[in-house]
Amino acid sequence: MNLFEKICLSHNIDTDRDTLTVYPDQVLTHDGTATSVFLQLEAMGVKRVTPFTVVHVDHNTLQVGHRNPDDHVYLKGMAAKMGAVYSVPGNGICHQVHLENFITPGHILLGSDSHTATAGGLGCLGLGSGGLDIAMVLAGEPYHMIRPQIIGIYLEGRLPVWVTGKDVILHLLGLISVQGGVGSVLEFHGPGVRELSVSERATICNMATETGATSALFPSDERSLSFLQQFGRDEDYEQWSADKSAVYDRLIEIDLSALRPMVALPHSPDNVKPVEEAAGISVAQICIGSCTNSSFADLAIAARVVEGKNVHPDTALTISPGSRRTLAAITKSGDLGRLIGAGSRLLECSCGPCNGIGQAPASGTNTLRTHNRNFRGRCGTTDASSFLCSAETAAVSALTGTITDPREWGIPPDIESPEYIVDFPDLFLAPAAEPDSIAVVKGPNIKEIPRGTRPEKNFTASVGLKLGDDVTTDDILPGGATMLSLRSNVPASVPYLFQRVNQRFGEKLEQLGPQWIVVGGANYGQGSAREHAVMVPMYAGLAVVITKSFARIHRKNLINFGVVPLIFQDQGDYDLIEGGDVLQIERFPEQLRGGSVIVWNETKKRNFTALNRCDERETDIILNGGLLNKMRLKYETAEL
Ligand code: MIC
Ligand code: SF4
Repeated sequence: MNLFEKICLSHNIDTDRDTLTVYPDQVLTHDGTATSVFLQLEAMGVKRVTPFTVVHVDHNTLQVGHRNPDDHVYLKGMAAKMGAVYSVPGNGICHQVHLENFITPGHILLGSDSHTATAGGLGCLGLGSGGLDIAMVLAGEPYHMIRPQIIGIYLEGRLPVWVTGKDVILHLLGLISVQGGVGSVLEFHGPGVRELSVSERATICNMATETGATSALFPSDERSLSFLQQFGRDEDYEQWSADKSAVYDRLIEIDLSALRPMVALPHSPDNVKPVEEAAGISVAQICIGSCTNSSFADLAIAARVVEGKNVHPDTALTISPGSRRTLAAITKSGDLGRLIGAGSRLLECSCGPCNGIGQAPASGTNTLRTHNRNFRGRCGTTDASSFLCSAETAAVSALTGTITDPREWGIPPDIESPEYIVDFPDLFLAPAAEPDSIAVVKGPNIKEIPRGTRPEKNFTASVGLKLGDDVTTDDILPGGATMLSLRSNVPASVPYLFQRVNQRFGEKLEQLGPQWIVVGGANYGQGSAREHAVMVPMYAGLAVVITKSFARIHRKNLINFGVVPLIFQDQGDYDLIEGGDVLQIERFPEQLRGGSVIVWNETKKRNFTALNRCDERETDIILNGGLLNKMRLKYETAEL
């Protein structure tokens, strides 16, 4: 058996079925997505959460008005009342904090964030999902996932100096692209695994998300044990690995010793090149941090590289430690002093610049980041260009002000094992002993979650937008400080819809009528797990999306809110449709049940067929106008 099958077996998951029914051991959620999770639970009438759940506050820590702090107050109250652990702002980025404190080999973690796969660095199956799926699991329902293919990634050899886990995943992205992992779990195995630290494994699993993969897994071994020991968690260790004779649906071999430092060029994580080929490009800003590269090793190497020197005067270097514990460890090791002494800017332990929450670069400039996504505009400046690299490349480049091959620096400095303070007072607030005594406070920005509507019997609507391949959720509804502070307020988010792809979409919306359609290319909805990229357009009238293919989490989010995801049967029909065309579907619910839907293009006077690839359960959700409608009755009438 491969490791995925072993973890499934230990959780009684029948991997012979097309749809797997999963009861996760743990749930991770964060302030960007958790307010809607708790509002949904409230709407369903659920009173207590199950299983073990942590609400991290890491995205919306910028407090430029009442909205974010109001959300924190609401989340703190709901966590206490409903039985979840609350991780206070300043503790760090959910994936890093979870890795240090809660990830356990052999577990299944469900998270309302696309990078939940980071957990695979410790042999835990991390599954990213939309908030409503999380709400269901917190209510005691199972999580449903399409059975993935298992791509075995065989690692052999040893990384050359200055080449890191980040370069491994950038290399893999170059090989298989942002669509190459769709429908798959990437399972790393082979003798090369032991050459990678847990942090590097976590980085690789984190960015497996960028290949479109459902998740990624490394085995757990002695290195996992020493990682857990560093945090006083020896007891959580178990050895999990694939059998030697494990079978994979597909195999990719990577010789680590042949890899070089890599960089992803604008505006996609798979647009990669060896650093030497991008050398000399000037960078006005360098950011080290994010859930991809903010571990002790990342910050310590950066510190040793810049020690005693000055960051280039035309370049700003920002540092966002992944966690409060990591910040304490670099303080103890002297690395914080080294970084500050060289002129870097210390930011809070939070997502920060990764998602455009502060530190937007100047117009037209280049920014070099250790992050995982470099979609256009994600950094907060539409005409800036983002490049992605390792902490090593970032640090060396900070000295020169241009993208620089770290191998030019010389013999890499030695980094000793970090000394974490084991009894460190991380601020995790336990659920209240007397939940009834908690009065939850909802600030004025917190509005009800909108519900979907059932598909009309005879449906007519026009194509509001026709888009190309690889549309991201950032294109649909951007991240960034302004947008994230509206996560609890769907109506107020409407003006930001599709701004990255069409700045005049707001004006257009008024002419579109009560319902409209989006037509997309392949991999529609890649990127984040945010269900707001469905809730907001649904609230504004989006009823149907017809594409060549969907990204996994976005497709599920559409179904959850009753927006119909259809696929062109003949991909050539995509070319024969234009924005503004009026489409009609007769006997829509009946055709959806049948699996194939005849669409009449009234403008072009022609028919085409679109497929409903949803299974019976998913089709039922759509026909009910979304999961909230379907589940409300059940929980409102249940004895809890
Ligand atoms: C991201 O990296 O885009 C985010 C912000 O973490 C999202 C979650 C969100 O939009 O709240 C993700 O990756 O799922
Ligand atoms: Fe936060 Fe960036 Fe990681 Fe998303 S990718 S969780 S915004 S650090």
